[in-house]
Amino acid sequence: MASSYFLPCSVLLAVLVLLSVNAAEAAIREYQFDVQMTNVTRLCSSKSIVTVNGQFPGPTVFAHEGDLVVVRVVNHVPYNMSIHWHGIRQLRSGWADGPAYITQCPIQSGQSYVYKFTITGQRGTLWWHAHISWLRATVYGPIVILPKPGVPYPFPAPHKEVPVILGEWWKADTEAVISQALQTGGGPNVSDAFTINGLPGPLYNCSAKDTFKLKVQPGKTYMLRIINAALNDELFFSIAGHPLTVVDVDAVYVKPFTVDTITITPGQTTNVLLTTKPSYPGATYYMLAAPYSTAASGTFDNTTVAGILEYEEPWSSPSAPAFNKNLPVFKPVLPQINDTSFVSNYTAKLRSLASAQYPANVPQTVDKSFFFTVGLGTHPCAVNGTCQGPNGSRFAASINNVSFVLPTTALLQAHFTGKSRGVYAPNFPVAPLVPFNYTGTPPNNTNVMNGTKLVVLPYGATVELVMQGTSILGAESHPLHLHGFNFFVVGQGFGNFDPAKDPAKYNLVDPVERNTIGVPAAGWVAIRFRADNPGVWFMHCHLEVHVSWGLKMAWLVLDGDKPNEKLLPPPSDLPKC
Ligand SMILES: *[C@@H]1O[C@H](CO)[C@@H](O)[C@H](O)[C@H]1NC(C)=O
Ligand SMILES: *[C@@H]1O[C@H](CO)[C@@H](O)[C@H](O)[C@H]1NC(C)=O
Ligand SMILES: *[C@@H]1O[C@H](CO)[C@@H](O)[C@H](O)[C@H]1NC(C)=O
Ligand SMILES: *[C@@H]1O[C@H](CO)[C@@H](O)[C@H](O)[C@H]1NC(C)=O
Ligand SMILES: *[C@@H]1O[C@H](CO)[C@@H](O)[C@H](O)[C@H]1NC(C)=O
Ligand SMILES: *[C@@H]1O[C@H](CO)[C@@H](O)[C@H](O)[C@H]1NC(C)=O
Ligand SMILES: *[C@@H]1O[C@H](CO)[C@@H](O)[C@H](O)[C@H]1NC(C)=O
Ligand SMILES: *[C@@H]1O[C@H](CO)[C@@H](O)[C@H](O)[C@H]1NC(C)=O
Ligand SMILES: *[C@@H]1O[C@H](CO)[C@@H](O)[C@H](O)[C@H]1NC(C)=O
Ligand SMILES: *[C@@H]1O[C@H](CO)[C@@H](O)[C@H](O)[C@H]1NC(C)=O
Ligand SMILES: *[C@@H]1O[C@H](CO)[C@@H](O)[C@H](O)[C@H]1NC(C)=O
Ligand SMILES: *[C@@H]1O[C@H](CO)[C@@H](O)[C@H](O)[C@H]1NC(C)=O
Ligand SMILES: [Cu+2]
Repeated sequence: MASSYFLPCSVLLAVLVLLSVNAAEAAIREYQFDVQMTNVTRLCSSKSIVTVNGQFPGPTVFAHEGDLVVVRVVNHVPYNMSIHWHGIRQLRSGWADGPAYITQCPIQSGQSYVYKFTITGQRGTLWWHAHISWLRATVYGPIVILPKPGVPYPFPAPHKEVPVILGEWWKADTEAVISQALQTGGGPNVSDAFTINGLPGPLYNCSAKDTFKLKVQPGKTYMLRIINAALNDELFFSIAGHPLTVVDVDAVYVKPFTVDTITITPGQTTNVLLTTKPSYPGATYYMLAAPYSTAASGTFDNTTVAGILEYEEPWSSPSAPAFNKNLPVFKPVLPQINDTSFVSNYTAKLRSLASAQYPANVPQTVDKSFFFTVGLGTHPCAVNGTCQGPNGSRFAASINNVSFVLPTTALLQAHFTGKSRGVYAPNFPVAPLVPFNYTGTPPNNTNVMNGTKLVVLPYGATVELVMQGTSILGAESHPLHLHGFNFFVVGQGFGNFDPAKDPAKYNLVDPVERNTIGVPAAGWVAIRFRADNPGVWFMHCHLEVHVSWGLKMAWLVLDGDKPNEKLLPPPSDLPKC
């Protein structure tokens, strides 16, 4: 199922569009998402999964920058559902953001909800996914945001564009997997395979017929819109013999740079240009994706997924038999599973384009500063409890030692209606209550607190947040995702953040701007953003297992004084709890 499509990029069309650009009205893009159960066979076993419109991966949402997107979601499955439009700024449209119990109550079986949002100031690739429990395992799809009509890319227009969405496949029911883990207090079972556009490919047993094939012609440039939709794994991705030029991450243009291998965390997107060989090479090339992790062996899926880049012979037609089935096959060499140095070097290459047309508006001064630890921890075992976590405890995860507990009603609704008492507390700690050597020997007591605590920000505040990874139960990279904003990654490093020395090394000129960043294993990252979007905005690790254990929190951005700085009232069909 090689999903690919052509874009209207002929010169003639571009000229016509250019002529009418002043008159061009933003379009309305309407979609219907029927959430339903669908039988799908992978790795020789059939499974009933939750899909949108029976498609796996789900349908692509296409829009131009400036368009209004309207998606009617109808829930036909026996699970509560909600859909998040990952990376969309949702300026003043927080009711359409999607995380269950944060901005909305879930869409219950038999109910529907219409998500409406305008795409402002973003172009590239984002994606949508279920944002409740582990249902995003199969409920996800690309969002392709083209520039405004008549506006070119800041790089040569590709011949063709292809979404490449990386996922993770379990033979078991993923809702049973996480529910078992939360019941026992131990780690969840790992997946059986990774997938490319839903297909595990030839390296898994009984899977060769389910292989993603990227069919190309010689001497052309292709743009791959790569998305990491895996639940629990950061990934390396590479194509043999074909370097990749990174041009856009998280729907923001970057200064182009060329590498053999990219790294991508769950939640991140990366547009790359790939130039094919000048003439038919008489070979096929594997593309591979495999995990980057410093976690203990056995706690994550360490398999490798392959797809195939195949040169179409110019004389071949769909009805003609393939000319030569026995072409040599080249495979790329990926970094070692735990190659943190590679990841750190790759991340350091990312820079905003920062041109006159696409400036990097990095906050140069800071109104509010925060220091958050992110990492794992434990809950003590209750009397007669089931505790298969470390040393007879239960696994937990936290930010500043607070393991976030979802409320039973939506935070945004509680805030908007002035009924926050008993739902959340506005006192999320600005720094760890008990400082320690975060990346050294962990403290003896690794227990965390529970809480539903928010940071309250005045409208327009500039925020600096340093996120410090801890070594409690092992130093791991945590891909933190912020809803409602892009942030600038102004600094990163290993060991403990040093507030006296490290800020001097910040990049305040052209830091990369994005919505998800890996907090380095045994290291820290500093980000800045402007709180110019009123509402309640979730921030969480994008490894789903850590979200389930509580590695999440939320920011409440208050209304500003001007009329266009206020959250709008909720839509009338907003689901109720
Ligand atoms: C899916 O498979 C199950 C078990 O084989 C079967 O009972 C069910 O009717 C199938 N559902 C659909 C929608 O085909
Ligand atoms: C998880 O793996 C264990 C061991 O293989 C197995 O017994 C159990 O049934 C699995 N759980 C689920 C929900 O598949
Ligand atoms: C694939 O099948 C072979 C032969 O049946 C078996 O030995 C091997 O363990 C299987 N590999 C996986 C990853 O399931
Ligand atoms: C993958 O993990 C298994 C344990 O789940 C381990 O036995 C195996 O050595 C690992 N393979 C690699 C390539 O790390
Ligand atoms: C990565 O794992 C390999 C094999 O387990 C080990 O030899 C090596 O020291 C590890 N490297 C790092 C940087 O942890
Ligand atoms: C990362 O960059 C450093 C400094 O340039 C270099 O010494 C190191 O070898 C690089 N590591 C990898 C894995 O490329
Ligand atoms: C809060 O933490 C305790 C142990 O510290 C745990 O047993 C309990 O289940 C947690 N409550 C919630 C709602 O997660
Ligand atoms: C724990 O289990 C024992 C034996 O079944 C029972 O007597 C006791 O009441 C239980 N304690 C709690 C707190 O549930
Ligand atoms: C479990 O306890 C032992 C002995 O107290 C200790 O050495 C070990 O580090 C602990 N393991 C974890 C994961 O906390
Ligand atoms: C923290 O622990 C590390 C590893 O043990 C050590 O190298 C470092 O010096 C410690 N840092 C501080 C500030 O104590
Ligand atoms: C932590 O536990 C170790 C071994 O049990 C002990 O030697 C040490 O003093 C403890 N540290 C603290 C700060 O309590
Ligand atoms: C679905 O959501 C509603 C509203 O929050 C809740 O009352 C109900 O228990 C949920 N159902 C399931 C199956 O989780
Ligand atoms: Cu995490």
